[in-house]
Amino acid sequence: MKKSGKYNRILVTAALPYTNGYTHLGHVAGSFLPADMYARYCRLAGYDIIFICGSDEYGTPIALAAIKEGVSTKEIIDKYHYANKKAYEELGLSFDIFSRTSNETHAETAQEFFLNLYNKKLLYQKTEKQLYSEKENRFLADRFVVGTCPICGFEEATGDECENCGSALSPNQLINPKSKLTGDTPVIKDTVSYYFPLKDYQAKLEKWIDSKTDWKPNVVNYCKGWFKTGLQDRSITRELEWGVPVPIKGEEGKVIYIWFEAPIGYISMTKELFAQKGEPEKWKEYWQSKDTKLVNFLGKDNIIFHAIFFPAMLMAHGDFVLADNVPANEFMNLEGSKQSKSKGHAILLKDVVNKFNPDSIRYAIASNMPENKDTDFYWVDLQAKNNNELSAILGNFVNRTFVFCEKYFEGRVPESGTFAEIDSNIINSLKSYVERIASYYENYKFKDALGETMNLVRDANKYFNDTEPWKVIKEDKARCGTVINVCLQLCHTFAILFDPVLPFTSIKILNMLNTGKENFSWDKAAELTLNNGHKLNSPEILFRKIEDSEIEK
Ligand code: B3M
Ligand code: ZN
Repeated sequence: MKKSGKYNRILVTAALPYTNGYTHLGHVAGSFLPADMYARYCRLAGYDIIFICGSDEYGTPIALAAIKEGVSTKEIIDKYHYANKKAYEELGLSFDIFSRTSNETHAETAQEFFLNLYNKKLLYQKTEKQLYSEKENRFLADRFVVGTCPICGFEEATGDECENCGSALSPNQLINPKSKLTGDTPVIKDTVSYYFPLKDYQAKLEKWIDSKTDWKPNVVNYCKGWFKTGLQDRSITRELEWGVPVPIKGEEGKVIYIWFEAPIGYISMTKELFAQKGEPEKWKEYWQSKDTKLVNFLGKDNIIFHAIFFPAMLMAHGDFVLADNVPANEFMNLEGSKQSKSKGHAILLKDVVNKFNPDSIRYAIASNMPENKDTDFYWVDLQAKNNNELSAILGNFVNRTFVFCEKYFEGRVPESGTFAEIDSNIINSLKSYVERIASYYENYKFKDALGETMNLVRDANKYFNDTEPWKVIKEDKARCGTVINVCLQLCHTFAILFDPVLPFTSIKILNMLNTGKENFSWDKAAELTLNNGHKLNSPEILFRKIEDSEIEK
């Protein structure tokens, strides 16, 4: 297997989506799609790579959804887990496993982790005042409370974070707290919580992040902001029914805080993956060797948990690798304002993935990915990208090549004669294109990777126009054959280079070329792999045009 710098294997994760609702395109842009593009690139490049994800099924977000919909938590997680999983498959997300934190393996793994820290006496207990709703007869954790953010004054902050300024909060920091459910003003009551000493890890975390020269500036700046304010110890238990029970005698009724337990899901799901493969010990290779490159993809609202809290937990435990990178994205808004499933202002993945070509959706999102700043999704943009780029540039090139070959060369790869300068120029440009695009993927620059791949197709169209095969066929069939041979070789190159973003199209092109995956790897992308005389399949249209009426709807 190929090495990635000092690493021998790559472990890719995408933030675990809560199963309290349907996934929207903001999630796709924030974590799933970049993670999938990276994972697909890594596979093509020949790395030993696994891609882990699954549903985040505990905690207040789920409990809240269950109460809202008037059903049990189990019904909620089943409903959304299966619906989301299906939509991800339809979008072509290539997880090696998409599991769920409600599985037994996860509870065991999270409890072991908790006990490891507890037994090392790293956790401490604190009796504290918590918000309690007398109307509901329960402590109000996290998202059960809304109120005003003490830092920026945003009036709809929840007890775990402020959506507006990104601060991590605890419920009793909120000014003017109210129960989200009943609007009831809670009272304050004593409860015992277990604390993780996050403060003690600040120096170590700062040193660790300082050593990261290739992290995105937005991620580093977020972290520096929190260091400046000073990290606070965090309570890691909750008075809640729905969660992983705290594994300590006498603490029945308490569960492990979701942001302590959920990231451990990456570990437990890796265990499940290899258990399914019949290699139950192999997860350790990925999590417990220093030569694993761990890359966590997520949206900016999760940075603190992945770049600070989870790494501190891993440092405290001591047996696991830390992330090599946390390439977080900003948000992708919808036609000008933030997508939010709770506010109903969002495009749900399940609703669009069947209406449009999933590759068109992937392409529209990827070419507008919020890598360094928030971006906006516009429906007309999806139409424009599909019609003016995918169909008019890529679809057109592949289609005209195949149609021409079928008409004049009986659908067989024509023999290539001596290359003219114009042929050699495009063939020789492939190597540097392929290297450049690879380096964009390696550095999490997905928009650039995509843009450069499309530039190559533009070059290919120019090549077709400049060589004028429709004229040459009348004068010099052999010369024309050489041109069409080159064009078909380029189609194979495109099948490889577009796989990270257009996986379905990539397979279609391979099928049309009537080749399997024998040369389907990054290092073959600049090579001419099709043999003279090789029989092709009939062309099919890669991208149908999206009509105005579909977009207006
Ligand atoms: N479920 C937040 C979210 O869906 C959270 C991520 C967990 S990653 C361990 O945005
Ligand atoms: Zn705020």
